[in-house]
Amino acid sequence: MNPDLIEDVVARKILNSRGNFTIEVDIYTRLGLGRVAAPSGASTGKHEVVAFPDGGVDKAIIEVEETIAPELRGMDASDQDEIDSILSELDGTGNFSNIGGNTAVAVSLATAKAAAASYGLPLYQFLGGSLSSELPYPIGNVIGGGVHAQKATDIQEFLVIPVGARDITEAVATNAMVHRKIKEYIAKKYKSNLGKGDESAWAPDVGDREALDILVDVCDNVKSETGVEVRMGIDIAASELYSEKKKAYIYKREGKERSTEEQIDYMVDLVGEYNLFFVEDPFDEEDFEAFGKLTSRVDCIVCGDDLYVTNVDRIKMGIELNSTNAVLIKPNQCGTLSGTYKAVNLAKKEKMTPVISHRSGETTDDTIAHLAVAFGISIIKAGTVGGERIAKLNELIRISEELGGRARMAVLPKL
Ligand code: 2PG
Ligand code: MG
Repeated sequence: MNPDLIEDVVARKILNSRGNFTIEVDIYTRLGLGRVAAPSGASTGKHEVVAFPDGGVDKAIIEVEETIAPELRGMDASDQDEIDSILSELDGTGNFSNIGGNTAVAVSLATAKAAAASYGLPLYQFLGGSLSSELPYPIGNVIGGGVHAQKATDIQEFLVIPVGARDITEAVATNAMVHRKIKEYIAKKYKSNLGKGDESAWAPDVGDREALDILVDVCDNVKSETGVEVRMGIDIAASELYSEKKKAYIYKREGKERSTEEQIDYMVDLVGEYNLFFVEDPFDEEDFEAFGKLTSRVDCIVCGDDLYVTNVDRIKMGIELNSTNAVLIKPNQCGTLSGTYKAVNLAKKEKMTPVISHRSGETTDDTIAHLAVAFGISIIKAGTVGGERIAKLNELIRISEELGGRARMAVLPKL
């Protein structure tokens, strides 16, 4: 009998980092257990699969027990494609609104983990093989606002990436140092209250440019102390700022409205002034053209998140229109591991940089750390501090230790 024969599928509700319930799934095989909990976004893309069915997490659990588990029992957990197809068929809508995209992704990823465990392998090695030995650079938000925090910046995330780090431990330590020093900097300069947003980034009462100015000073300071170069990025999450009625981006705090052309110019200015390494979702999720115009004018990573929602068909549209040079990858946006894998592969084939990402509502699940190494993804967006964020970062440290002398940092795009 196969070691990865699925014997049972169990679902429960557990808390996520926002204090809301989410679904966690256990897959028991003859010789293994795979456990995965699904994350949840706040700035979700319009074209993502539906996270939960009508009836929420409780209904999702009933779906697992009554619909999914009977189909999966007796199958081989390593039959990933087949299992993901069954999930799609059982749902039958094309967007997982019947069983829930979060239900699907938890089952799909837990299946892979169970298969790996059945063969006594860590997930990254089971999926990626023995040649998977590259660790991704962590990009993490250290200041944030938008829908992730109240009364803070208009732009959702101000990110840092330690491009000069020599190994994963130095990389995560550098980002954490930036986070710590920002606290001291803000406390001294602004004497403002030091709240945090959903992902543990600081949410001070400052404007977007001020946030970038803080980052410039702190990154310089960290470089002079550690020798590690740190570059900056932003996730505008611009669909949250865009008003369809006004055909403009509304920067509430700044008290400014920008037309699409003005938004393009603004982004070009910010990239130039602050030497930005990474810009995510600078435009509304339907505006593939504006993305393309920016990408042709700047020399940095331009990444689509809400634009692509980890969906192969939407990534193909972006390829046709030269919209971006990078694709954000969030497994729960598409609902399956095979869908995630296809999105990563397509991006790589087209020389676009895949960036694997957490969600704002997370658990201590560390699966994306394994996927990053398995799929050879050079950047992981997983925050900098906070229990549910360090769960991924610390797992990368463990993976690196396990790889021993073979471990090396991935190669970043030359910018
Ligand atoms: C994003 C994410 C994660 P959310 O916009 O990239 O930072 O936020 O999970 O709320 O979509
Ligand atoms: Mg985003």
